Amino acid sequence: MEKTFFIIKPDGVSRGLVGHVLHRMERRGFVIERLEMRQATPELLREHYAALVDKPFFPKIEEYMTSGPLLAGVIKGNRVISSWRTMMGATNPKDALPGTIRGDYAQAPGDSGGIFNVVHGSDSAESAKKEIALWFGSDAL
Ligand code: IDP
Ligand code: MG
Repeated sequence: MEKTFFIIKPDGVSRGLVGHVLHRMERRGFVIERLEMRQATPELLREHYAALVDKPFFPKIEEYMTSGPLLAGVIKGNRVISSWRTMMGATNPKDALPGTIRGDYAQAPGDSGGIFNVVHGSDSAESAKKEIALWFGSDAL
């Protein structure tokens, strides 16, 4: 069965949304295989977001993702990679539909331009493998 990597980002943890997010996963029938509270380091984030390191807003991502503890995990289920992306909603909460996590729990970016969107999910089978191994080691694959 397919696995994907997810994060409940520091805003999701500090706003008390952990239970809401995990509840949605369980209601959908996904199995939580790994779940760990972590403090992300800049080094880990540069690997995790390797495709975005050169973007002008990368410092904002780093500041956001290191702003407090986050919850990293692995979930398992049929077509879980694309299903979890659909459940998360669009990257920018201003575009995220109601019923999605970002559409229900996140706001449009403010003047600072930071996009605080509560959750992460791997965007492909290749990313899922890379991210699961990066955060939990290849035993978790
Ligand atoms: P995703 O999280 O929906 O896969 P990505 O494009 O992979 O979106 O971006 C990773 C994260 O970086 C986003 O979830 C968001 O928190 C942040 N981000 C993306 N684009 C911007 C931007 O233009 N300004 C500030 N932060 C951004
Ligand atoms: Mg992404």
